[in-house]
Amino acid sequence: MLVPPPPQEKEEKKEIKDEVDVSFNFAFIGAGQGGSRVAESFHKLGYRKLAALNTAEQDLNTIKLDNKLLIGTGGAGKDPDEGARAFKDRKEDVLDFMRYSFGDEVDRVFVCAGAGGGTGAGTVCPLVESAKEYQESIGSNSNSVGVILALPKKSEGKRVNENAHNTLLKVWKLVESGDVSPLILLDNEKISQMYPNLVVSNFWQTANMSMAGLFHLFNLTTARDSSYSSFDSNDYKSILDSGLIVFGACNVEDWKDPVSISRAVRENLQNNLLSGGINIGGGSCAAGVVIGGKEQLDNVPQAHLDGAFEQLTRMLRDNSTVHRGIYSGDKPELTIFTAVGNIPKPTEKLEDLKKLAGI
Ligand SMILES: Nc1nc2c(ncn2[C@@H]2O[C@H](COP(=O)(O)OP(=O)(O)OP(=O)(O)O)[C@@H](O)[C@H]2O)c(=O)[nH]1
Ligand SMILES: [Mg+2]
Repeated sequence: MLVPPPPQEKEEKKEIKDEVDVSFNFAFIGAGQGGSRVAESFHKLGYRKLAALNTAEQDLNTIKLDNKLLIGTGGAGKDPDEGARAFKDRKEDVLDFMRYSFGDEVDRVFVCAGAGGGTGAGTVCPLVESAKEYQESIGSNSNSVGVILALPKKSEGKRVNENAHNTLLKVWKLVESGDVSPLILLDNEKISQMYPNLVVSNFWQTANMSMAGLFHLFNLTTARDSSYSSFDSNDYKSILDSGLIVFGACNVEDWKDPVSISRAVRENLQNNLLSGGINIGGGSCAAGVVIGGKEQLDNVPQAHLDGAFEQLTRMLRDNSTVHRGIYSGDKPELTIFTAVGNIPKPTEKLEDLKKLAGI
């Protein structure tokens, strides 16, 4: 007589739920102090698949996240080789740490790091490799890992700018191989020019929240229905898969004026981006999301919005794809958000960093 096999134990999936209703399950791991603070800003927005890692215990203590891993001791002293060494000894632990911190329901991991230091700069590429392994192990539907890389202010000196140059170059190789996408640059120099009066104690917080807020907006709106026109999660995925991407936002004060909306899109791409020294015009896919209050959406002619989306198309490479979304918002204003992808190698930024590094 055949004995029936014992019932198979169903493998329990561990799911950690975000406290926001968004399109994609993103997880964030911050490396080094800047990277950890960037990850922390996503926690403030309601994301819950978060982790931070550092070589300095005292810096890790300042991070308000539950999942923290100390590798090495006493910091990497702005030496990326030191950061990389500390990581090598703990590679297996890092993979377990990701599983524990993120659970099994993740679409894409984002590695966050400051490119100019030692820990973040030295661990960002090995972390991408580990995150890829983690994504494969849980059967995520993404072949690439996201990177959010903070670039230094000019005033941070030669060593930091040299680290940033070398790190950006290494990460770019991973963009070219398809292992990294999207790459989001958080350019502290550009942000300091955009907000010249920011006090020191608010600078990082403002820089991190500006980027995280824009990132979040796209993940949020693509999960929402729109009675006007919508930008869905597949459209957003195509942007996430398009290498170097950049976000911008602009309030259209003079929304009754027919050309002001197009002008806002133009200015958005010229002045309001969180990264400098990159060639937006070389981008070939984009999303334009308009969020308007009731009065604005009841009065702005569709043709004016179409004009603005066409403006966005004209500013990119020929035959570019521009996804359009129009949503109603709570505030009595009209705001345009843009995301541009497939941006070519940031050669101008790399040159600037090289000059500042004296190499
Ligand atoms: N946007 C942003 N950038 C930051 C922040 N903190 C630091 N940075 C940038 O990141 C770079 C690296 O600094 P840290 O993150 O302190 O360095 P680390 O990775 O901890 O490396 P070590 O301290 O050398 O071990 C700095 O040069 C800054 O440009 C932050 O909160 N936000
Ligand atoms: Mg540090």
